[in-house]
Amino acid sequence: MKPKVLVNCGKLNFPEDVAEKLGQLADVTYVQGDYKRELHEARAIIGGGDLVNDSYLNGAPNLGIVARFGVGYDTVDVEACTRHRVYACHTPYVLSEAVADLTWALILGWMRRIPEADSYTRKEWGKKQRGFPFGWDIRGKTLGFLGLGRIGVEATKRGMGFGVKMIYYDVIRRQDVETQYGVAYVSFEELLRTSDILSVHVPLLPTTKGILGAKQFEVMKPTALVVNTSRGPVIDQKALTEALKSKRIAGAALDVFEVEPAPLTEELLKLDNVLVTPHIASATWETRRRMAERCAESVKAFLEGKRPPFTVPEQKNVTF
Ligand code: 8YV
Repeated sequence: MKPKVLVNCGKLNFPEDVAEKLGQLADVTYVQGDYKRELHEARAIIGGGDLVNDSYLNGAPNLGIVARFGVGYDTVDVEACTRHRVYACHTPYVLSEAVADLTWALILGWMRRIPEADSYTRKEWGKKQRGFPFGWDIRGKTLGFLGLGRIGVEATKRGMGFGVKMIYYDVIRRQDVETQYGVAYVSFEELLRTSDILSVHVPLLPTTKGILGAKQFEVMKPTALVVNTSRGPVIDQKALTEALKSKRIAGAALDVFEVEPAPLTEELLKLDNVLVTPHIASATWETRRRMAERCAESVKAFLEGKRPPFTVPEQKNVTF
């Protein structure tokens, strides 16, 4: 009997032809909703968007690998996986460019008021002058990066042609990137104080949860724009909503939220100084396919008795 592999990120994300290839080695089943029964038999799961913790793993006695469909693995308790002798994999490298592209799309979209301009063109152009969607120059602005990992670096690369001054703060100093892409290291305080645009690129960790809250918005320029394509809980959403309502800061462009899907009643979604997208940073046909293939590669290697290639950094030296 072939080992059972579950896919819980849907056919749009994990195309059937990728599943078919894996089907040479395994019995691949797409699951959604409650899949406790299938999980009990499963040797591998692809997707892993659900909270993978001790209680999840207790219900999966045959599991050997969780291949998270994404680079962020804040939903996966890696320590628990290691204890249960389960490989935790993810999809690094393949989505950095798509996320950096969306970061810039959000910056440009907010600064040039693209959503309002679109609506104005369809409904009001030629009828009135009032409300003509003037935006702001990008050139000459200070663009601050909170976090300069793979995605942040791709975003700085794209910033080189825009005539912005780029600065960053991270717990890890990136001198190579500083010289290569002209981005200067500053303290967290200076980043907050001087950024015209502050773009968040840190992973969600206990140390980064709520890293931007009321105290931090207080220090920022009243003209500042906050951009987030990392994880919602990195920003205290209630404090952000207050800062935007009181015009403590000028705006936000957000792809991620504290709760997803963001409830349609959420106050933040009703503010007109906010540009929002539904967590689409990696959602291009090409990137999502590469992510699927990366997950499949990890699972395939595991099923062939090899160490999976894309384990998370905490399991770098672990072999089961
Ligand atoms: C999601 C992401 O994984 O890579 C990440 O960490 O946030 C995304 O690519 C994707 O939306 C599928 O859940």
